[in-house]
Amino acid sequence: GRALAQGLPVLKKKDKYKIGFAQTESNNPWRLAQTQSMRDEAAKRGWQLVYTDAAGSAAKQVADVRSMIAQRVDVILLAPREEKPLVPAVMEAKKAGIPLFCIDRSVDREAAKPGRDYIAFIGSDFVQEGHMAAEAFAKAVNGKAKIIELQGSVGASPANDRMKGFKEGIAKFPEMQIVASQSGDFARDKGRQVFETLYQAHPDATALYGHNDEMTMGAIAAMEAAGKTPGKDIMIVSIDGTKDGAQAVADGKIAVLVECNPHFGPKAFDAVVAYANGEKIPEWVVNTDRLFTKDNIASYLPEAF
Ligand code: GYE
Repeated sequence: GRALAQGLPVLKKKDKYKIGFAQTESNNPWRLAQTQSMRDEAAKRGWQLVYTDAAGSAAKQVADVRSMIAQRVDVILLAPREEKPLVPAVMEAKKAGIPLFCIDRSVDREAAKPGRDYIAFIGSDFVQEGHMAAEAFAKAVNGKAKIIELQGSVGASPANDRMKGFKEGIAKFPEMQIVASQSGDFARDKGRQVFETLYQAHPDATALYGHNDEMTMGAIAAMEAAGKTPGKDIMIVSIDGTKDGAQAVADGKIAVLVECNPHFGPKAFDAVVAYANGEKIPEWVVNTDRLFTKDNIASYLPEAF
C-alpha cells in the first residue's frame, strides 16, 4: 500500500489502540484543555492512553517518546515543545515502525517531513494567525502603534511562525512598528515580568502583541500595576481564546483575539483510524481559527477553555 511505498510505518486495523500522547507541559489552560480532549476521546473509544508530560523540557520529551517506543504503543501523538530538538524522537519512532503524528506544533520541516518521516502535522497555520492578528489589529489602532511583542517559547513553531506572520502583516502599515520583542515562554508570570521590563525600557509603547493569552494576561497585570488602562493606554492583540482571554475581550481590555483551538482529541483519533484504513492523510491537517472582537465575543465565551 501507499504507506509501505513511502517507507512510513503501517498501522494494523484494530478495534482499540494503545496510543501515546507526549504532552509538552501542563502549566496553562491551553495545555490542560488539550490533554483533557485526548483523555475524553480515549475514554469514549475505550482506547488505552499512555500520557507523558515533559514539564517544559525538550530533553525530557525526547526521553518520553523513547519510553513510548520501548512500551510498543501502536501510535504516538507528539506535541513537540521545540522544532529542532524533537527531530531525533520523530526519526526514532519511524525507525521503530511506530506511526507518529505531530499535534499542534511541528518539528523542523527540513529535517523531518510529514508524509515522509511522520504521518502528518495536525494543527493551526500560525503564520496565518499572525496575518489575521496584524490585519484586524491595524483596523483597531487605525494603522498606528508602537508594539511590544511577547513571543512564545524560543524554538517552538508557533512562536517562530506567529512572529513571522505578524511582521509580514504589519509591513503594509508604515506607522506600525515593533519596538521590542522578547520571549515570555508562553507562561503568565514570565509574560508579566518580561512586559514590565520591556515597558520600562519603552514607555512610549502603545500596544501589545502577545503570542498567547497566558502571557497577555500576565502583561495586563503588569499594565494595571503600572497604573495603565489596557484597551485604552495600551491596545492589545492576543492568540488562543482562553476563558480569561475571552473575558478580557468582553471587558474591552483585549481588542483582537485570534483563536487557537486546543481540542485535538476527535481530530487526532479520527486521523489514526483513517490511517489504519489506508486512507490518504493530508500532510497537514489544518485547523481553522476564528477572529474575535468585542462584536462577536459573547457567543464564544461559553465555549472558551
Ligand atoms: O498557543 C499556547 C500553548 O502550541 C499552539 O502552545 C500551541 C501554543 C498555544 O502553550 O498557549
